[in-house]
Amino acid sequence: NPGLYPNVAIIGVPMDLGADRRGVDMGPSAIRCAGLEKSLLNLGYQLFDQGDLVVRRHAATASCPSPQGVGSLKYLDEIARVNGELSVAVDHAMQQGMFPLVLGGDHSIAIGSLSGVRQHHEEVGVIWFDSHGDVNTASTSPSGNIHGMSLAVALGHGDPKLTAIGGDFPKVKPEHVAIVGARSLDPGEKAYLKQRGILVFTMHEIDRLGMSRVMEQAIEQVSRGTSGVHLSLDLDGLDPGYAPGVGTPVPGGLTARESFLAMEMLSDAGVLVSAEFVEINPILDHRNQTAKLAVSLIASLFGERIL
Ligand code: Z70
Ligand code: MN
Ligand code: MN
Ligand code: MN
Repeated sequence: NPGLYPNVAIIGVPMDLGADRRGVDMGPSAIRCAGLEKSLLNLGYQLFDQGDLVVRRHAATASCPSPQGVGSLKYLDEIARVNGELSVAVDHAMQQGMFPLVLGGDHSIAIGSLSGVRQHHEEVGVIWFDSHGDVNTASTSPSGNIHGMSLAVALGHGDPKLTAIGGDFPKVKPEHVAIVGARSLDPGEKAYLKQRGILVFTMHEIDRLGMSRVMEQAIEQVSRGTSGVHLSLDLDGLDPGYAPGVGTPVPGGLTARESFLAMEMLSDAGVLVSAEFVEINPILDHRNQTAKLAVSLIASLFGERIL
């Protein structure tokens, strides 16, 4: 008896051009290998695995480790092209009444996911589960990596090649966003978030309030005035002790228990229309444990319960 839409479209996006470290392109394989299909079938869902989108490997990233890209928007053209395709794939899945489950890939793919969801929901709520804010623009980014800019792009700020994907308008409004798990924000991001009054539950609030109250408030915020909520889950929101296989591990993160609770509460709220799980880096992982944890979190999100 599935809690979400009974039909799930799985869309893999082996994208690693948005980050400096290679390896997150193997995320979709790692998540499939960790038993995603079996887990969702057991919960009673019908799966429509669309396979992976094609990401053209840039010559500069063909070696590993690769020389770092250059510029303030590294690999902009290919990232824009793939996100355009992802937007269409998510749009098509939703058109067919399916729940899009997007497997990353680095977090730059949230641009395409949110653009796709926006074609079906005029007002989209977003839970951004991440140690980072990903609200840099080319002028504030310390790295030029687009995975640190994707939420800003969804809010309408960034290069037009990215903000125009799926229509030249913001895909999300600041008051419909809640960030959960933040503990690494660049100076420009802090200013951006404060200026727009975006609701951010840093580790400080999570420690003080507890995840239960944090998720109550986060869900309330992103549900008010929206017709559907998208979960964008960056595995680096979890503590590296639980999720070592991520592109950018940041200490002092969420426990597995807090993360499972967040998934269960989001699932119980009945507002979710799409989700993505990003930034798994199998090269840095141990025996695929981070992808296995992702599959367990997905199972909780899709209604699996202890009893
Ligand atoms: C930094 C930047 C980032 C993920 C790292 C890091 C961004 N704020 N995002 N890993 N998922 O370069 O913009
Ligand atoms: Mn991120
Ligand atoms: Mn992150
Ligand atoms: Mn509103």
